[in-house]
Formats: sequence, C-alpha cells, structure tokens
Amino acid sequence: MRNPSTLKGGGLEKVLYTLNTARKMGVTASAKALTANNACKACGLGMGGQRGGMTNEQGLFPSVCNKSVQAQSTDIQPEIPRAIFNHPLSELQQLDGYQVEHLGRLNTPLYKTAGADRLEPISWDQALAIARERFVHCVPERFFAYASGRSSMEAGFILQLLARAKGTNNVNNCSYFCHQATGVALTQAVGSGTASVQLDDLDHCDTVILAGANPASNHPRLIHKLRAVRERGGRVIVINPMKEPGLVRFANPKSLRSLATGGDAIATDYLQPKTGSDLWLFAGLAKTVLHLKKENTAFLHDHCENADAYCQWLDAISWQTIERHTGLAEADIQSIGEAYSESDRCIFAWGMGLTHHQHGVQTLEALVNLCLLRGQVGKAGAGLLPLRGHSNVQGMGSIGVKPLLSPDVMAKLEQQLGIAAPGTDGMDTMACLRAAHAGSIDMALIMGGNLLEAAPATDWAKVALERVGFKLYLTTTLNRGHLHACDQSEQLILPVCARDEEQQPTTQESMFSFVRLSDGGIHRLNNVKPEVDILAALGESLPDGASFTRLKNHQTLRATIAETIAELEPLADIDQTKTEFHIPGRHLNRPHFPTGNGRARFCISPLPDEHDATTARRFRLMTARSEGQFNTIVYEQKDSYRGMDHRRVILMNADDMRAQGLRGGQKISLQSDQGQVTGFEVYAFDLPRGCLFGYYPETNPLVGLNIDPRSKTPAYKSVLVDIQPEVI
Ligand SMILES: Nc1nc2c(c(=O)[nH]1)N[C@H]1C(S)=C(S)[C@@H](COP(=O)(O)OP(=O)(O)OC[C@H]3O[C@@H](n4cnc5c(=O)[nH]c(N)nc54)[C@H](O)[C@@H]3O)O[C@H]1N2
Ligand SMILES: Nc1nc2c(c(=O)[nH]1)N[C@H]1C(S)=C(S)[C@@H](COP(=O)(O)OP(=O)(O)OC[C@H]3O[C@@H](n4cnc5c(=O)[nH]c(N)nc54)[C@H](O)[C@@H]3O)O[C@H]1N2
Ligand code: SF4
Ligand SMILES: [Mo]
Repeated sequence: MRNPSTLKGGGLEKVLYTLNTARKMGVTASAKALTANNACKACGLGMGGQRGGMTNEQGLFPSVCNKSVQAQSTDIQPEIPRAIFNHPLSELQQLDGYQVEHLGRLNTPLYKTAGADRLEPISWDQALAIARERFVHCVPERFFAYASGRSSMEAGFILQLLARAKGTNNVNNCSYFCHQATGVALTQAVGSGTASVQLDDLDHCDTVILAGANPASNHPRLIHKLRAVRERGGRVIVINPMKEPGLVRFANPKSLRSLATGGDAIATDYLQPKTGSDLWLFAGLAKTVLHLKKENTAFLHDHCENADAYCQWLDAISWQTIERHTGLAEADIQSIGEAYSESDRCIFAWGMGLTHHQHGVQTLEALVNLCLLRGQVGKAGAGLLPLRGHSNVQGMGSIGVKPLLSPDVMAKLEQQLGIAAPGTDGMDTMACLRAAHAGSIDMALIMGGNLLEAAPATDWAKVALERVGFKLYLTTTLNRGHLHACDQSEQLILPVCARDEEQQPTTQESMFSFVRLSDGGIHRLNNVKPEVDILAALGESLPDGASFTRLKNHQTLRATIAETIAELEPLADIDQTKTEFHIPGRHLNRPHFPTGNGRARFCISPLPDEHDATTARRFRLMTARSEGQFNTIVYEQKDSYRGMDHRRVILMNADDMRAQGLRGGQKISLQSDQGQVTGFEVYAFDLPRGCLFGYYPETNPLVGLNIDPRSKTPAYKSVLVDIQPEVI
C-alpha cells in the first residue's frame, strides 16, 4: 500500500485506465457508445443527451469521465456464453461480484424452479407466460416492486402504474438507501425535495461547502466546477471525517500542467468531524454566524418562519457538547463559521456521509437551517445541492416510483387510466424486506439494481429474499443478487436493453432537474427487450389491461405522463422538439418558496440520543465507495485514490492502531451486533480516532437493521463494531 500522504486523485493512472478500458471496448464501439446522443448512464450529475455523449447542459465538454467509460464497459460486453448455464447454481455462487459482472451481457431469459440447482435459458414466450401467470395470481399486498435508478422515466412510470393497477402501493426505488433524508428535510423546509440550484449557479458562487461526499470518485465532473471556484478566488470547504486525497488535490487528466505539478488544490479548508456528528458541527457554525451578527435579518423576517425557535434551539447547545460530539476544537469551527459569514453566494453540496445515519433527516435539517440563517437559498449562485447517485434516480421519484403519490397525481391516474387508488399505504424498501423476512411476500419485481447486496445485513437480507416465493428480475448483466437467495425459491431473470440500445427514445432526469432525451438505437444483442415492453406485457394480463398495450409506444407513454404529472408536461412533445428542459418550479433563484405560504421554514427536532452512548462496541465504521466501483459493481480491485491494492481492507486512525497493538497489513475480523466479517487487512489512514472506513458491499454483513425513522434509510455510515486481530 502506498503512503496516503503522497496520494492524489485523478492523474495519469486514471488516464491509462480509461485508455485501457476504451481499448478493451474496441475503438469503434467506445466511440459510438460515448458520442451517441444518450444521457450518461453512471452518476446523477447528468451529461450527454441531445448535445452528444459527453457534453453537459451548458454545452461544455469538460473532460472524458472515467465513470462513464466504466459504465459502458460492462454494457458493451459480448453475451454470456451459453455453456455458463450448464454449471449448477452452486458453482456459479462461488464467483465474486467482479467475476459475475464480467461474465458478459445477459442475452436470454433464465428460469429456475424452486428446488432446482440450475438457471435454465428459456424462450421469451415461456418467460412471459410464467411472469404473467405469477403476477395475475399474486395477492396485491404480498407483492412489491423495487427499482434502481438506471432505468428510464418511461420504464419507471409504467412500473409504478403496474403496481397500482395490481392494487398495491408497494413500489419504491433505491432512494430509500440513498437520498431519502434529503427529500424529507428539503420538502418540509423549502417546499421542494430536490436541488435548489442549476449547474450554472456553480459558476457564480464564491463558496462551496461540501459535506459527506467524495465527488473526486463519485461525481468526477463536479471537480471541474470546484477547481473553477478556487481559480476565481473562492473557497471550497470540505467536511469529511476521512482526509480524501482526491478532495485535497486533484490532477486533471486533460491538463499536462496539472499532471506535471501534481494536481490542483481543491479544498481550501478541511474539517474532519467524527463520523455522524455533522449535526453538531452545523449547529456550531450557526452559533458563530449569530455571534458575529452575520445572520440575514431581512431574509429571516421577510421569507422565513420559525427562526426564533431555531435560535433558542441553538442557544441550548453548548460549545462543550459540540466539541465532544465532533471531536473538533471550538476555534476551528469558528474559523469556518467566519468564512461562511463572509460568503455572499454559498452552495451547500452533500452526499451519503450525511444521509446514511439514523439521524439523517435531523442532520439535513441542521444543514438547511444553517443555509437559511444567512439567506443562502432563493438567489442565483447560492443554495442546496444534493449530489444524487444513479443517473435517473431523481427521475424515478418524479415519475412516481415511490409508495406515496401526491393526491392530484393519483386522481389523474384514476381519470386518465381508470386506475383506482390502492386501499393501503405502500411500504418503503426496508419495510418490504422486513415483510419478505416475515414470509409475507409472494412476488417481487426487481428492475435493475442489486437489492441483496445493496441492503444492510447481507445474511438477513438473503433470508428475506429467499423467502419471496417468486422473484422477477429485469437486468442487463448478472450480479450476485441473482445467484444467491434463490436456493429454495422460484425466479426468472429477464435480459433488457441498456439505455443506448432502447428501440425508442427514452428520458432521464439529472440532479439539477434537467431532463435529457436519449436516442437509443444501438444494436448489440439479439435477444434483449426494452423494460417498457416487458412491464406492459405484464400489465396486459390484468383484467383492465388494455391501456398497457397503448403505452408500449413511448410517445403515447410520455403524453400520458405529461397529462398526469403537471411538472413533466414538456415531455409531451419532446420527441418532436428534442428540447431538453429543466423541470419548472425546482430552481429556487428568488426568495419565494413552494411551501404554501411562500416562506421557508426552520425545522428543528429534538437532538438525537447521545452520539457516543455507552456501548460495548468501540469503533464506528463507515461503509463507502472506491473509484473503481459503481455501487455493487466492482470494476477494479484497487483504489488508486486511497492507495489500496484490494478491497478487503479497513482504514483506521494510526493512534488507534498503536493503542490496539496493530500493524499495517495485519489481518483482523470485525464484529457488530448484526454480523461478522473476517480476513480484512487494517491500514492507517487520516481519520479521527474511533472512526473506521470499509468498502461497500464487502462490509454489508455488519450493517444493522436500524434505520432513520423519518427517511427509513439504514445507518450505512454508522456501524458500531469491535475488531479482533486474527491469529495466523
Ligand atoms: N465511482 C462511483 N461513483 C458513484 C457511485 C459509485 O459507487 N462509484 N455511486 C453513485 C451513488 S448511488 C451515490 S448515492 C453517490 C454516492 O456518492 P458519495 O455520497 O460521495 O458516497 P460515499 O462514497 O458512500 O461516501 C461519501 C463520503 O462520505 C464520507 N462520510 C462518511 N461518514 C460521514 C459523516 O458522518 N460525515 C461526513 N461529513 N462525511 C462522512 C466518506 O468519508 C466519503 O468520503 O455516488 C454515485 N456515483
Ligand atoms: N454498506 C453500504 N450499502 C449501501 C450503500 C453504502 O454506501 N454502504 N449505498 C447505498 C446506495 S446510496 C444505493 S443507491 C444502493 C444501490 O443499490 P442498487 O441500485 O440496487 O445497486 P447497484 O449496485 O447500483 O445495481 C447494479 C446492478 O444493476 C443492474 N443494471 C445495471 N445497468 C442496468 C440497466 O441499464 N438496466 C437494468 N435493468 N439493470 C441494470 C445490474 O444487474 C447491476 O449488477 O446501495 C446502497 N447500499
Ligand atoms: S460526472 Fe457523472 S454524469 Fe458526468 S460523465 Fe461522469 S459519471 Fe457521467
Ligand atoms: Mo445512491
């Protein structure tokens, strides 16, 4: 392992990797895949669409993005050789995630009966007959649908329609594992659960506060915007327990100067609070603003409510409490509070480091309150920017892949399509898994994603999914979720087109609420189907299924969306106009908020239980990503940003290692209340004492079932563990 102090993000290694991957893809295939008019399939920042593969909504082409190349690399693989399916399941189960993903593209429906030990290739006719039969006979309340965020708006709409036509609201997407806390907190405070800014705003801010996110790996092209903030003399304040090398310095692969000089500085300031303590840190920053009398009194008076209660709440939190929770000195917090007080236009950007906690919503409330205190939302160049995960995860929410639809959308579905509102409340993702664990689910429809390995408590999740009588997966490639949790249950895996292979254009929504049109049309495999066709075929089997046939035409489908979801009205004629658009009402660039009375609201909640509550477990483990993976898809074993050669590692504060008598590279096992993992190597890293880092999904067996009661999101970044050196 390399010395972390010499590490930096990006650079030559990334260029070589991209080149290598592009070579493997074949020059023509990669050029075609990367330049065609399709939205980038990887992260939620959004790129491509009608302006061409790598161009953003400003018409700029900042640089080739390694993530985008990676995502394409698995799509353009040849089909999985048929001989693979001669192997019994028990043998396929021995493959690791990397090996399964790199078997190739799935190009045949696969079926497995409950007791069988084989995935049998079958015909589409047989496959659809089985799927329809199970769907028609399933009791609505014993059914759920889960979607990842890679599918299109069109597929998402029809998926949620299918569930509701069946009579259940049990339909959700991976946002319950991701940014749900953001949605809850922002909706109640400013009336809209999505980013208040657009990409342009990043060109006009003087400060970015980046908390709990690692865009060097996870939203690579955001780094260009952060560099530009620095270049114009602005500040980038990073809040992250880990000293992420890619946020300290980033070498721009496009710039020889940048490579030669060892990269550009990104963070002007770097605060390292203890994991899960951001809520107290935000309170400390707000106390500083008040102390300096830098609150925006006119904004508070004219455009907010509940500010007084917030100030009282802050008063009740002492600096000792803040120092104890965050592990930071009052003076260090105050100096950042002063910097924030000087900013005229500040953008707050954040990721999973804030949402993956049992007090995720409360942390986001604290962040929004800090932003409101200085009137940093509701004007150009300032505001709130959740860094979304999947390329269309936000679209999944907009289109209704969620348990609760707004009453007016539900009423429109009823009028337009004759679909009656299901009588019972829908379940979020963890509630569905709990129901499955209790044996109360007969059928699950899983569109994309890897529910098994994305879920907490892998062994528990495996039991839960195994107990689902029939699982129907729609996927481009196989993953371990398809091979495990089905020993005793029936399942069907259907191969689908990737975005750029769709036979009709599709649409996707980015984290800036920008809706892109993807042409599709690339032909790679001969036996895959569009998701919409498969879902419509299921819908047709319902008693009033006729309308599903019409919806196979994407233009008709989009016209229907436009009629039912008011803010998506411009979708109606996007085929003709090819005009991509920002969803109206989301960009909050004047101080009027869609809350009903036009005012933003300070939301305060009782403080969570003591962060360092007495527990037998001594360390708090965060589970997060490397640059070489996209969620459960592992592309490379090594993490070049953090200098790790493989993924079965735990990173730890050097003093903690000494206190535990551990040396770098030593094998350890970890134990939580949920489970145990063994054979991990421990290395020193710049992290606060008591905090550990491990990769997802390798550490998921340790993650508990405890969720944030308001966002229903597991505490993936706050797993209490003990460690044991392994005796060799
Ligand atoms: N390369 C790549 N890109 C991706 C993905 C991927 O897997 N790989 N996944 C996509 C998806 S679905 C998502 S949601 C996004 C995720 O993007 P991010 O939100 O950046 O995700 P993570 O890597 O899980 O964690 C981010 C950071 O949170 C920090 N952190 C952990 N706990 C805390 C805490 O308590 N407080 C603070 N302040 N920081 C903390 C970690 O040190 C880490 O640097 O990326 C998307 N893009
Ligand atoms: N411990 C821990 N667990 C976590 C997290 C964490 O930080 N720590 N992060 C959480 C987060 S933020 C998220 S969003 C979830 C992610 O959860 P998911 O979205 O469920 O998982 P992914 O790994 O993104 O799904 C990858 C699979 O999607 C399928 N796929 C890929 N492309 C396509 C396509 O074009 N169409 C279709 N139909 N299928 C496709 C392939 O089967 C691929 O293997 O994981 C969560 N789990
Ligand atoms: S930053 Fe995200 S959306 Fe943009 S090209 Fe890279 S992976 Fe795609
Ligand atoms: Mo995510």
